[in-house]
Amino acid sequence: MPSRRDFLKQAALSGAAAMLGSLPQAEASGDAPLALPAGRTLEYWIQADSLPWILAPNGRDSMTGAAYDAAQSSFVTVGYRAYSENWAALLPPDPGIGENSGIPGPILRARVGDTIVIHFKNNDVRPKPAAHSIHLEGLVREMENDGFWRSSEPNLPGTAVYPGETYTYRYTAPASAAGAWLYSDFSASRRMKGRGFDIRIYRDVPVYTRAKPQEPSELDAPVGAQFGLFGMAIIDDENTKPADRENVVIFHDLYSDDLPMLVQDFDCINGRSFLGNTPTFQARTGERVRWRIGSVGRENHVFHIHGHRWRMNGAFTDTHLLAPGTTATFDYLEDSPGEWLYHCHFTEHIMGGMAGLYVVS
Ligand SMILES: [Cu+2]
Repeated sequence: MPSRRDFLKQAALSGAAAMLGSLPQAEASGDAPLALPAGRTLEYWIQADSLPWILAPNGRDSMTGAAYDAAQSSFVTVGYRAYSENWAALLPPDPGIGENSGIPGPILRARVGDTIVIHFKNNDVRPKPAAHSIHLEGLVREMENDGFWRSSEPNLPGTAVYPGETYTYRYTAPASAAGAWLYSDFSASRRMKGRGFDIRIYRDVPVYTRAKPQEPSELDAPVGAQFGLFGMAIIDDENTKPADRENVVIFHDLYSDDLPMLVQDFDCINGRSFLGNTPTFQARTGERVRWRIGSVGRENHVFHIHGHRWRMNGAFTDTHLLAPGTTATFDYLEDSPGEWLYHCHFTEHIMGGMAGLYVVS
């Protein structure tokens, strides 16, 4: 029996219109048929880079006035960055891929019907590097493109890409993929010592194994994602209205329990902590402003913007609850000039740095 990929390939070759008549309807996820007219093939060259990272580059929290010197808010992390073909040159910041500084990883964009090919290279050169992978939600893939490592089959291709190695992942975007999706490291570097797991060395790379199997463990968040190996994919379709601004926001936390090099916990937006350090977004009245928000880690967050409301799930609101691994998209016509706060509404999180500025002129 031909695989789904073979089927899509065949559909692309022989013309989607001819194939659609014989398609099983409402297959797999959602109501939309999986096969679509063949779109583009978009290639991304992505590297997991180890990087020095400063959570509060301005050295202070402009909400509370607290000071954070570089030693207090720096660590060596790992983030995804986009490169030109064959990982030849780091791509500059661009509205398409975003800042491309590492946290979050580059925005991956496609339209329904497109194929996304990710050429991934692990360039983790820390003294104790780890295997990494890419696990991208939302799109159609064969199992060998899922990037999900498990100890029962530790050598499945693409699930633990070791330092210096490469792997190519391939996905297609069915109609049900329209929207925003998260991607993250789901490799062998799972879980941390001290939470019921021990470290063993596998092919010179530390691997985390369960020490006391009978002990209830917390959610197995991938440790690479805890460091900053995550990003967002945005898939448009014919219903996606053009927007004048598109603000990508990922809420996440860094815990000193997990990352002992940190002097304290940090509540972060896109890899930065505290007002004045987190992204400042701009807009003008009359513009259509779109927010693509998501959350990674172990905490729930409540996204909120001062002075604004938007329609979501049939009702107007000014907050949105994000559980780990979820995203949301909403937009509005901007009509409220001012220097507004956007933030997580959990008290501990806003005080821990999860707040930013939204400036409307
Ligand atoms: Cu929060």
